[in-house]
Amino acid sequence: MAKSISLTRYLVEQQRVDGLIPAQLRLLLEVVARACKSISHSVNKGALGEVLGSAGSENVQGEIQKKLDIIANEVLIEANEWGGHLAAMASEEMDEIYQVPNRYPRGEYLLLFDPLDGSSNIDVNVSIGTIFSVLLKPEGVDVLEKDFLQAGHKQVAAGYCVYGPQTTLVLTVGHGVAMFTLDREQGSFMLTQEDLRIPEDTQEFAINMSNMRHWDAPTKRYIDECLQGREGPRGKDFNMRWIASMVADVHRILTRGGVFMYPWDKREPGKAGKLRLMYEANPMAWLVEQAGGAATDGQQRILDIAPEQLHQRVSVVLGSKNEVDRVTQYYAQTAAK
Ligand code: AHM
Ligand code: MG
Repeated sequence: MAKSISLTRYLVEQQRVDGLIPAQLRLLLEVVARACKSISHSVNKGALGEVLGSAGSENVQGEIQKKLDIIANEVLIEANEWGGHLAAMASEEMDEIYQVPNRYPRGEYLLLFDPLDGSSNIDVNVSIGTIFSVLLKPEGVDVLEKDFLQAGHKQVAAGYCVYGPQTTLVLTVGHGVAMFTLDREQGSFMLTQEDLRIPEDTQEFAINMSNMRHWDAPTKRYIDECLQGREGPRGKDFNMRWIASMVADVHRILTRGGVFMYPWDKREPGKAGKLRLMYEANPMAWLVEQAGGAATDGQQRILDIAPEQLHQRVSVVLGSKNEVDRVTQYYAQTAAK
């Protein structure tokens, strides 16, 4: 009989047997997983837990916060602040970084998260998730915002938890991608797939088509060619999915391939895109690369972007390698003209 492996055992083996992660990072990831379990319970309760609807406040990006955005943010902070493994945290829902209070010991890691991604899906009972990224704190006693501004290739762990028909945690520490499903009877995340691989080719794309008239030429060209199907230059039909939860869209791509795009568009030309680099694009880009896919902003590898601001936005193209390469080539050809 196949042995069943809990997240705890998986992480202990990564630390002890394979020496891939230090003990402090293992503890940190366990705490993040515990927080995700708690968020999953709140999500499941829905209206019965009085967690649906707006909180009546706005975040730093000017977006209306939902009650669950705030609950998930608090759960992550409370779970992580006292363990001694973290120096500070940053979140989509907080303007400033959150220093671990002086009453607790401080560790060497920085944790960034989007506590509840896909907020527009909360009240309509569609999949949502938590995205997280872990960095090492640079030398120094106090943590400043600039300490968080590290390129994505410096991440030491990244993952997400999707709250869908199943609650699933997907994780990388830089040695492939592993998937864990929450066993509610045992209260544990159990390893359900190791070494996830994204097929290099796909016939499925994910983009919010309602923005088509606002796109720039390379994105228009790529999607237009997909839509022409078998009769067009691609010579094959494409399918489309758009969940409006990046977590759920990326989860599908890690499971069966596909390409996900949230490009810059003309609605707000001063913004590089909708999604945030530090706690959305970077962790997802690393997971996708670890699974054999690719992730760019149309011009360059997302993981190589030098961040300038904690909440900066970025254009995102990620998923099956050959499709991402094609989109990136279309951007390069336009730039060369
Ligand atoms: P959020 O972090 O405020 O929930 O916003 C991010 C989400 C992504 O999960 C998703 O891909 C995108 O916004 C959907 O945007 P749109 O509603 O414009 O299609
Ligand atoms: Mg988000």
